[in-house]
Amino acid sequence: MSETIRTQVAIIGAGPAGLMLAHLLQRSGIELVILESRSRDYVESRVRAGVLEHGTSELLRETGVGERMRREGLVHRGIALRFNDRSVRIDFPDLTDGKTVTVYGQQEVVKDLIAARLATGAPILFECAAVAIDAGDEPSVRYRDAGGAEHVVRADFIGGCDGFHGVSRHSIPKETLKIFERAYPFGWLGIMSETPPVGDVIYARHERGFALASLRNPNLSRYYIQCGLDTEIADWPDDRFWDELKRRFPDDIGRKIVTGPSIEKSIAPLRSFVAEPLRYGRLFLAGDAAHIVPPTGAKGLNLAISDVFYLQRALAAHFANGDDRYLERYSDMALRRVWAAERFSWWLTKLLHVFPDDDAFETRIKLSEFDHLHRSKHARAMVAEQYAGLPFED
Ligand code: FAS
Ligand code: PHB
Repeated sequence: MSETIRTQVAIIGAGPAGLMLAHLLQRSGIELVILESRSRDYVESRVRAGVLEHGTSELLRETGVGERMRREGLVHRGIALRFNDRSVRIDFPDLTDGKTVTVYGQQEVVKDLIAARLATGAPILFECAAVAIDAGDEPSVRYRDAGGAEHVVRADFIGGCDGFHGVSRHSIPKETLKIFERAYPFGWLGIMSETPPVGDVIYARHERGFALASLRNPNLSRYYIQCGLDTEIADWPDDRFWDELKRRFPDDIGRKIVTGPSIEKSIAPLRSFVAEPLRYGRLFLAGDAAHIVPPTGAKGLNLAISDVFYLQRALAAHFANGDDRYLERYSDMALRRVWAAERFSWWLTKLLHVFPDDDAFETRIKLSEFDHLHRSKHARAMVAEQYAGLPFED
């Protein structure tokens, strides 16, 4: 039986963007409905990002959903960049007046936000997929529930937080959107293993390709290697992955890598993508629905959070006193941060990965970039301030 729900904000998607937007709006006393096409188990088990910027962890803490992150998250004071015999340490507190990052899996953030919402008695409509959006003066979202029945949510505004493949961006007329895109000629093959991590988050450039050592906790390691776009997981049994990973790190790191059976293995393509503007009528895009960054700069999840910080502030001002200045500025303000993250992620991806057209000149240029980072505290500060996270705009 079809039903119609009336609310103030309809949110499509229960990933980090949608869940954080719901959490912030609910704290402002704004009524909302959140639609998620997948099940709770599926959403909570998706392995993705791992590094929270300073601003992201502060926002989680300040809004009452940071307690488990405080207990279980790992505060990291820097990252290491390795290029054969060259090593550069980016020390965040020294270079950013005290900022750090927190290593805490995206799926843990998602679990904490879901638990917080459900603890208030407010629902999340899981297995309810939005199928059509009207972003006009009478906004509505038509959705299909697990049984196939269709329903409608009528709202004052719509938060399009449904990721890169969602319906929100695709419901904006093509002639309205400007798309900016780079597809990289490689992907990341990632592995999770219940082994003690090397310790730091270490990025390595090697002639065979990029490698990254990361972690989730003292007994859960996360590693990635650059791989071809035609890579099949079936061709990468654990032993082959571990051998290749060790070959790409300098010996002092390689010999610290503790191998073990993988508990998760996946391939992610790398892409830079931005759709402008982030607003169409009463539909506001946030997170991967609007932009994608290569994971090299650990920005994807953090951009989703900064988008919805701006969007919640704008919606709260509208509902509290009819002040629409932040709503009118939302797209431009969020895009300034998006493009800063796009540029940083593109720059770090270019520096650390082997591109098919990397000739001897290009390799010398990248080597010189490393040497500049090694010599110049100012150059390292440029990396630190962007990796640890730029401040939110007022
Ligand atoms: P999400 O895609 O997370 O969430 C969108 C939600 O909307 C999903 O739950 C989806 O099921 C739902 N949805 C879609 N269509 C819908 C519809 N029609 N109706 C209702 N719901 C719908 N970032 C990093 O910083 N570091 C990383 O290492 C990293 N690794 C990644 C690996 C992979 C394989 C992928 C795909 C991304 C990775 N990212 C990484 C980026 C990732 O973390 C995203 O930036 C982050 O998930 C963005 O969050 P959302 O915008 O909420 O989008
Ligand atoms: C991760 O731990 O998953 C991770 C860390 C740093 C990145 C990307 C992913 O740049």
